Amino acid sequence: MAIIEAEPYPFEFDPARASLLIIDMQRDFLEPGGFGAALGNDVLLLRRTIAPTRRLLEKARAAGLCIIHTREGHRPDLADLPPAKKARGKLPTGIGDPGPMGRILVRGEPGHDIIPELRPLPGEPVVDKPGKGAFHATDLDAMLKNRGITQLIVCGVTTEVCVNTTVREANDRGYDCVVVADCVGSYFPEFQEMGLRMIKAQGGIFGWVASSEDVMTALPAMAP
Ligand code: C5J
Repeated sequence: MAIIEAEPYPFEFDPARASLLIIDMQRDFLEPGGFGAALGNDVLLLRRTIAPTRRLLEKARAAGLCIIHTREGHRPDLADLPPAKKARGKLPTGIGDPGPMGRILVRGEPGHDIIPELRPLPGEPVVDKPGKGAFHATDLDAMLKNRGITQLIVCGVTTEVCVNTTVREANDRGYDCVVVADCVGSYFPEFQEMGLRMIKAQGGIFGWVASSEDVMTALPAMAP
C-alpha cells in the first residue's frame, strides 16, 4: 500500500488493484479538424494534458500497472448513435459527417483514433464507448472486476463531460477514483475548475484529485 497526496485527503493506493484509465484522448477531440474543433473549441486547451499524461503513462507501464484506454465513437452505420445525440446542437458538421480526419467520431476513421503520443501498446485494452460514460454499453466493468481492480487513476478529456460521467458511474459501482488534475482537460477553464471541485467536494463525494507528480511519486519504482 502506498499513499498518494490528494484532496480532500491522502489516498491509500494499492497498485496491484489499480488501473490507469485514460479517457478519450482521441484525435477528434485534441487535433484541429476533429469534433471538438467543429464545435468551435480551441483544442490547445486540451493539448496541455498530453505531456503529463505521457509521463504518467510511461511510469505506470514501467510499474506494471493495468492500463486501459477508452474512445468515444460509433459504428460506421451509426446504428448505436441515439437520434437525440445526433440532433443535439443542430451542428452543420456533427457525428458521422465527413471532416478533415474522416467521419467524425466514427470507429475506424483517423479522427476516432487515440493521438499518436498516447498510442496504446499491444495488450492494453481499448474500450470503445458510444456514450459519455465509459461504463455505459461497454464491457469495462467486467474487465476491471475480472482483474480484481477496485481503484481507478483517471486521465483524459473532457473533464466535465466524459471524465466526470465516468467517475460518477464508477463511484456508483464501488470503485475509488483519483482524478489526475493536470492530465484531464476541458475546452472551458471554468468547467475544468468546477469539474475537479465537484469530484473532491463534501469529503470526496465522487473521489480524489491529485497531481500527476503525486501519483508518480506513489508508483512503485521502475524495473531496472
Ligand atoms: C465530449 C468527451 N466532450 N470525451 N466527449 O463530447 O468528453
